[in-house]
Amino acid sequence: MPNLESLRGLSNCQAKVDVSMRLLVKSDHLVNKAFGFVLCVLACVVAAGAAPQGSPSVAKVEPPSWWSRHTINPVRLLVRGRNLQGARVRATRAGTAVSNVIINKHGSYAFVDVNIHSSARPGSYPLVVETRQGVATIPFAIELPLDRQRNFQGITTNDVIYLIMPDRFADGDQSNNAPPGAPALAYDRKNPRAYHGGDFRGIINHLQYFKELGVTALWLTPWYDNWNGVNACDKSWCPNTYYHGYHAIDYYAVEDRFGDVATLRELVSKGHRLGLKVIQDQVANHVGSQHPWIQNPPLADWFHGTIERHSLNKFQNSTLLSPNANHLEVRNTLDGWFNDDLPDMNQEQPEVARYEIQNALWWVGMTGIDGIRQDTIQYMPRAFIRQLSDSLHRQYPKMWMVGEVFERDAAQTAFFIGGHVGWDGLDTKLDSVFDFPLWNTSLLAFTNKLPMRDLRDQLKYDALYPDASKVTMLLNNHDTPRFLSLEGASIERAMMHAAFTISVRGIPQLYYGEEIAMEGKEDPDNRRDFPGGFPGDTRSAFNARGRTATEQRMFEWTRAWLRLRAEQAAIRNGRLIDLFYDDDSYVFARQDKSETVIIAFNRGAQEKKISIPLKAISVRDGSELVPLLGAAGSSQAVSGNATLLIPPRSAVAFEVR
Ligand SMILES: [Ca+2]
Ligand SMILES: [Ca+2]
Ligand SMILES: [Ca+2]
Repeated sequence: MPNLESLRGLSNCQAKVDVSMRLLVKSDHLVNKAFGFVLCVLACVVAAGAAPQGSPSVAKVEPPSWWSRHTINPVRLLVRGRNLQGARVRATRAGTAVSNVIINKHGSYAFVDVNIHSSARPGSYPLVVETRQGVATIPFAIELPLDRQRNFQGITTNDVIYLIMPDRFADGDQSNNAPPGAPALAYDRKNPRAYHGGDFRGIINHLQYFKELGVTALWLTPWYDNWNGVNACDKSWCPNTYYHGYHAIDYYAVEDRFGDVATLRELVSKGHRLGLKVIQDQVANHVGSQHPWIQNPPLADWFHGTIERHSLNKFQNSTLLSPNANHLEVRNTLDGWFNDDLPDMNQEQPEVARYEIQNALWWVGMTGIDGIRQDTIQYMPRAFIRQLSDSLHRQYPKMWMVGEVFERDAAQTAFFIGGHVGWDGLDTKLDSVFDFPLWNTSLLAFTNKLPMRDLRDQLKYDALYPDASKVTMLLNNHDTPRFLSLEGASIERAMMHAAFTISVRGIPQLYYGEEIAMEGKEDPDNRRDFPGGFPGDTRSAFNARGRTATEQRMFEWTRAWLRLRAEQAAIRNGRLIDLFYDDDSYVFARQDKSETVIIAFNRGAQEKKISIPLKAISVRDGSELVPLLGAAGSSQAVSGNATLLIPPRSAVAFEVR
């Protein structure tokens, strides 16, 4: 059934054909009249069939809102719609002005600069998009900024991060477990690749648990809206869903199974009130293949390739570090898709870079978060990382971003952290990187696969970092087997690995469930539900009564080391100084101007007596080494040394007094 627009198209067409007929009439009246009639019918049928220009419509505006007096002004909107060819866009209220409008080839997107006057008050500021065929509204709002004193605080060595996969932590709202249109199969707690129902409300309900444990910042895996459907195939990993959140279909929406923006804001503000910061997991490198951009990209070079035609990342990551790499290998690593299901964004297209930077800032401004974890950061151009870091710091000076450079080579992780210029002339300005190299050595040393001295040997590469205290030292994460499922693991070894992670330099990052000695092999087994977080759970590990003896032992141990870190400024901010290392033990000091703490590890089966060169850290004879944690007795500095007794398979801490 033709709508008004296609009828308008017909009348236009009629006029054009009339002109061509008049031209034809001059030669042979009858023949031309017949020919003209055929031409008219053909042209009008084509016009009506293709309907190239109906009235404009708007389906999506990104970002939907912004702020006045923001460091990004004008803000650039990406408007998705139909029939936008030839559109003019104008503001409807004083305080906003429109410029630099670009419409894509298909008329399906408009890029629009909106300048926001510094005096503009929060509220609705719709724009109007107008073509000859009609008018449509672009909804847009100016937000009230959140309080800078309470929000956007950044992460420092005074923090301890706790990584949560929201779907697997706690289900606080069963009403969101079956969103409209989602297949029943998508929610199935028996399928490790289906949704399990965890959400923001579940996290809000357990904020006290984090306080009790002693962490100070929550990192949530991505909360962008993901596809609600279920992937089917004949492989062992099907049916599967995007419960983990890494396949965004909307960079400006919250996953409907987790909650909404209001609940997220509630989580952040309630967390802040308790002294808990929040870190968002952002994924600028790629989106999910169900994103509307895949069928209808804003620009031809929005992605690296198309769903039908793209290269796959061969993960030759070291080519990103090497000045000698050939450009084809580098391009593949930057532009190749992480897998066929994750279209790779082209940040060298300035509109893409602009879009992603605004998106990062929008989430910070809307929610009040304190930090960002940036997924697969090395697969984006370093110039873009710098641009993103600069933009975050310009608006929020304390804002902190940690990048996932999943490498066991410290030269590579150090290359990506900010604070120094690489051989390419670039300083990424990136605040932190995860210390995968040291984490890897710790796993191997505490499962007896490497001598303990290798911890010291790995730490010597701190020389590569402009400031090694800025790295984020992970205990584990959602992409790696849990410690207790590693070959050679035991509860004592897990405890030493935890103590090392918490007491070594850098910002510690825990992974939910490790504090209760959870097991789990490769993904998704390492993402089991937290006991007590889900309806029908028979026990709750959120409180001591519900924990097994082993769980309680690990919890108390983790809590004790976190408390020690909170109490001893030297552990948080002091220098790390090697004191002793051999096959089975490693002893180091953490020392600042006023405090010296000695941390010692003995993985051997026997108690170990070690002489520590206290003179090397300027400790005077007569000083006492007072046990803080794990050790039985104190010892004294005599002739520049002290003798420590370290129990078997354990970690201890002393304070020098
Ligand atoms: Ca739920
Ligand atoms: Ca969803
Ligand atoms: Ca990429």
